[in-house]
Amino acid sequence: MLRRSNVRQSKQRFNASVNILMKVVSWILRLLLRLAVAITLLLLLRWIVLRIRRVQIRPTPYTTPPIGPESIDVRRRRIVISDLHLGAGDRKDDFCDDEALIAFLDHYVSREPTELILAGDTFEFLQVSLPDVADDEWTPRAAARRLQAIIAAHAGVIDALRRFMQQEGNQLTILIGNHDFELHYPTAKAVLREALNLATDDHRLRFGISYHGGGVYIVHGNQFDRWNRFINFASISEPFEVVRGTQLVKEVINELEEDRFPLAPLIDNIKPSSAFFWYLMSLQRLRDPDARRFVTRGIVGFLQVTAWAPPHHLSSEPDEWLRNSPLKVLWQPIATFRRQRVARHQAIARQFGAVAEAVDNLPEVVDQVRDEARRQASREVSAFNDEIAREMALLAQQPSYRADRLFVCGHTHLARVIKLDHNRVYINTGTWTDIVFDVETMRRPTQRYPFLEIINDADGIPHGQLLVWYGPDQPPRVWVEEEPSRQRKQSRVQ
Ligand SMILES: [Mn+2]
Repeated sequence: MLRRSNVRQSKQRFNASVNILMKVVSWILRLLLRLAVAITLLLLLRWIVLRIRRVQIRPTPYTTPPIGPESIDVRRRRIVISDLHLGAGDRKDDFCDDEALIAFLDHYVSREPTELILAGDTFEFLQVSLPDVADDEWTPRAAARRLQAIIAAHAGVIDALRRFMQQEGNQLTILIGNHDFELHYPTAKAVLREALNLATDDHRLRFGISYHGGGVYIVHGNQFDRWNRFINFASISEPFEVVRGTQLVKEVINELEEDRFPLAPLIDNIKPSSAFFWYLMSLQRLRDPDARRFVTRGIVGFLQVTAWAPPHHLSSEPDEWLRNSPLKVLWQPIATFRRQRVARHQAIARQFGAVAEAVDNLPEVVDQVRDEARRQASREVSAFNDEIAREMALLAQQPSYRADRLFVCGHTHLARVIKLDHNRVYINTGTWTDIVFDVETMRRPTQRYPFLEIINDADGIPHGQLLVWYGPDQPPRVWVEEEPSRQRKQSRVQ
């Protein structure tokens, strides 16, 4: 009797625990289901918002024309360099080789009548922070102030350019890139003219969005890159067009570069911008609290930038229609809320960073994630560079480019020479900023100062050669394809 009741009791207990277990399982399942529904709804909502929210972009008169064959003189030697990224001389400034550039201009470029073509991202407007200019101010005044700060920080380079302009027969052509898009503003153009002692109507300095003639086609190259492609690249738009890449630099990278983490100032080296996420994940020493804080801040910032539509309509003033409408009262609070968006995002990223710093005992899987992220970053970098080469090759096939021999751009910071067919070639002029191929080994390019020299033969056919400047004491050498990075070798073996 007693035993039977014991059995019954334990049976009951067993049933009870099965019941509890079932309840827990069904509770977890319900929670997961709700989570899935919530995420789906959020994604749907985001999709609807992006569909409905159509921002109309209107071109303004602040424009820069393309440079065409009628204004290209092929008798002169042409020299092309790109992506100098001259900044305001602070921690965010990536150009630290004024001496090399000055020597190059004085001893090589000025040696004979030359057209010097700066093929975009010459000035790093996006990383200039000034006490009297708001970070999201896109106006003629802001553009002029930022360029003044850059000119003051690199006075020696500007002096050398002025000396170049003083010589008979020289021409300076500046193409617009995504980091110096603000050169479209006439105020910015005027600041540079004044610094170079040139009158407003002096055609020896000219600006362009592209350069096409005499068998050569040159653009900066950002229009081939979906993160930095402008809907209207030919002029400033109203509202100002803030492309994803610009947003990432201004809202995430600039703040990260001020971080005390030693690798912080190198963070804007990463091309393409979409590889930023994988690059952060692949950073060494995730087990180090400082690195963990930094990486987490970057990733949270990156996710916030990609989650929403680009903030094109960050206009600092209400437009005509709104000014005359009773809805005007709503504008101020909404504008203030929007203006504080970046500060809120940065605060969230900092908080996440602080939490990550405090986490202890990271599981083994972190190392695997890091290795996979490293491979993914390297895949994205190769895909990006190949994509731009492919776009150039497609362009070269179009009828209006049939007669051209040289297809040139910068933007990727990776110098390259790729044959398109037997007599046409794609050349990327790389960068003069301090770049690191691989943070793990801190390997830097040995050919630091690449430039393209174009000389026309007696038949008017242009011959371009990518060369490397090694200082005034030795002649430039022909650029050679460097050893593939350790990273690439690894991914090839696998
Ligand atoms: Mn660029």
